[in-house]
Amino acid sequence: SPNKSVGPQVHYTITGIDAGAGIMASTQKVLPAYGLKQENWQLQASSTAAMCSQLQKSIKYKQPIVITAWQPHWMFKKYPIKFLKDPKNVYGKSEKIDTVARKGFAKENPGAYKFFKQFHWNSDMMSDIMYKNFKGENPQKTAREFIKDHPKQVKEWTKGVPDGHGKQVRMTYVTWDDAIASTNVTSQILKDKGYNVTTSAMEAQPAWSSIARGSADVTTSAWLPVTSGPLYKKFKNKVEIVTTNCPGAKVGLAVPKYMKNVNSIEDLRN
Ligand code: PBE
Repeated sequence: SPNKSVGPQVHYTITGIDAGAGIMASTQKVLPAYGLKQENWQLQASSTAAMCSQLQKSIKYKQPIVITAWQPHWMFKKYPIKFLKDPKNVYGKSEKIDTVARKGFAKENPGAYKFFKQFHWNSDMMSDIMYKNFKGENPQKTAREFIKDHPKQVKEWTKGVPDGHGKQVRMTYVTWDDAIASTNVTSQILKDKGYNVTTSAMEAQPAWSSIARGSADVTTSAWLPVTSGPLYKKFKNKVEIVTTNCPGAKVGLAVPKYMKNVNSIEDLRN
């Protein structure tokens, strides 16, 4: 109801995802920044799937809920939700998805490096793939379909990229939907070009440290400057930002659209 503040309605809880996610670290900063800490708001860790199923349940009964949200992701396609304004820019002003490689990768594998330097797509392309994967399609199959349906893009990305002749490329990623999509698309294209690509799913911290150590070459799913920022800062002397592969990403808190009086993170407090 419009007269009742949000806090008690949602038990002062923000429904989050896995603890290792950058969005969780950013949200821990949001609590004190917006005075939510004093009201004993808490961030509940779970997983993307568990968060979305709680969201689905809330929407079914038109109950209030506050979630951690990001784009590109299929949740904005599937659910009637809106981002809350973040006037203090705790989640960053303009987030993007970058490709990050170990130092030395460019020199040792210039062919594959060239491909990653040229790999640029957008939020719509990613969301389409993610939504198909969410509906149960096989991520390798959706990647292959995407490649078939986007010959112009694939041609640009592979322009001047030499045949791999079996040369190894070791990719790491965290099993978040965006990373599953970009890792499958890029690894498939490189395989078609004759590279021997391995893809290892890891937690965020080991994914970054294996690139920094040189036991992995590259990842296409670094959300910067803020979301993966703490990991980037930790390893920045040993990694290289190759390029931004997807501009216009966004990270924040979201609520169902029927929560008409809640439009900013500031509205959570009263
Ligand atoms: N995410 C999706 C991740 C990065 C990709 C926003 C949930 C995070 O670190 O928060």
